[in-house]
Amino acid sequence: MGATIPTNYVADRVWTTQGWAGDVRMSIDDRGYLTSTASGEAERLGHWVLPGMPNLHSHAFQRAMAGLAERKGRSDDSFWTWRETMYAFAAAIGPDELKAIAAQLYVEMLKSGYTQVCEFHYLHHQPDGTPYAQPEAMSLALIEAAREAGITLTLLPVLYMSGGFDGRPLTPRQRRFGHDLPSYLRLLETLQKYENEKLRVGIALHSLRAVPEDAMRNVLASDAAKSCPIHIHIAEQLGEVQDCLATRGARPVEWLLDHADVDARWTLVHATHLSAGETSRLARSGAVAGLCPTTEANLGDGLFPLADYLDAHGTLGVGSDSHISVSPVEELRWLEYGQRLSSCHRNIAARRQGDSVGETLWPAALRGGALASGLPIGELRAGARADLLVLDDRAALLAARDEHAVIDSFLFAGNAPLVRDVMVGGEWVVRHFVHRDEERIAARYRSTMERLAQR
Ligand code: NGQ
Ligand code: ZN
Repeated sequence: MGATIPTNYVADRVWTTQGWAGDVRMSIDDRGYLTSTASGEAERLGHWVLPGMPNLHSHAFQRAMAGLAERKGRSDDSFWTWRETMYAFAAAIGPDELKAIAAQLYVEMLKSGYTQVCEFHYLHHQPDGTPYAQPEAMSLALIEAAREAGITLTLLPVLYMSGGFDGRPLTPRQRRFGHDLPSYLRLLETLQKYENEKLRVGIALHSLRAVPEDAMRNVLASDAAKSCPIHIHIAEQLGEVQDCLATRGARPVEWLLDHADVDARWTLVHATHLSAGETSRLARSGAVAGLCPTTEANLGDGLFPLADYLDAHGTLGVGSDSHISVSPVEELRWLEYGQRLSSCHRNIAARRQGDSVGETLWPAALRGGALASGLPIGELRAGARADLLVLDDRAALLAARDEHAVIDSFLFAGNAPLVRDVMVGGEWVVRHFVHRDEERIAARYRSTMERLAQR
């Protein structure tokens, strides 16, 4: 597939920044970008065509432990006890395992409507902390998995230097995450050489607790950081807010906004615990709030102040993070439902009378996700990448739905997959619900998991 791409398509309805447009013709060049429309024969795409959703936050290996941390432990379970389970699981993952898990995950992402993924990658070294013979081996496993699945990757190698705000050293299990500054910059430089149409490299600081202030300043001043996306985990847990207040005299988001030039190149992942002042400052900065509602619910993180943030015109996107769920519609649905449950009201993301929740959140997440990815995606217009979804117009759920109800139906009620076909960079990767290489990738995933289970 992919060698003979028909260049002209026509769709009954295409989602644009102005809403649904009718009878749209699209032409795609041989690099997989949309061009201004040419005349001539055109293949019919389907009835409802949407831009594919960017997934702005992923730790691919965690997909393989989904469902393995839902049993009560000895003490009060929390984010921190989950993290111990996750670290123990991570210790069994090397390059082959990572490739098998990530490829399976990326196939599932594509089938649910994600066409791009930002991989926040920190499993760099061997389990005992020794670098692999090829120091970028784990990164290459992710690059290869994305290529096999046909998803676009923004690879974010993570800088991780200390085990807490007090600068304590990494624990034995964290050692494989760690770099000193020169070796981190070398990794970035090496990975940037692999960049192509479907691979962008950016920077990730694991968190304020894992990156000391002077290291942060040096990375941000490096040549490698000149123009790429920058991601950071921030203010996910209350304990982290308290530690930051105690050691740095400010709340995490406040501190970051005071100490770095945070702008639209930045993605602040989670940003759950915000004061009113931080909410409006973050919105004004133009940075993306990287929300991961199903993981945040699963880990007991708390609720993002969505209404205030939207009223302040803040930018947001979604990620599947730990992959307890792999579905953009479920992320957006739970983003809204969390707000409804805590406020005892409805239609929170829709800020003006007549607005739809789905038609607010889906485009918001397209825009924020595209910014976070550092790629020309999230919109179907000339010059953008041809990354698109065709919904199943024969699905019972969509019967007699007019265009004002399609996205809300997809988002709130689309549990049986409504994504029928998926194109990434002009190539079909999913057709009629089937991914082009799903059987082989799933078979390898199963044997990998069986091997891991026997260890
Ligand atoms: C992570 N995940 O890096 O995988 C983190 C847990 C940490 C989430 N925060 C580890 N959801 O934050 O130290
Ligand atoms: Zn994360």
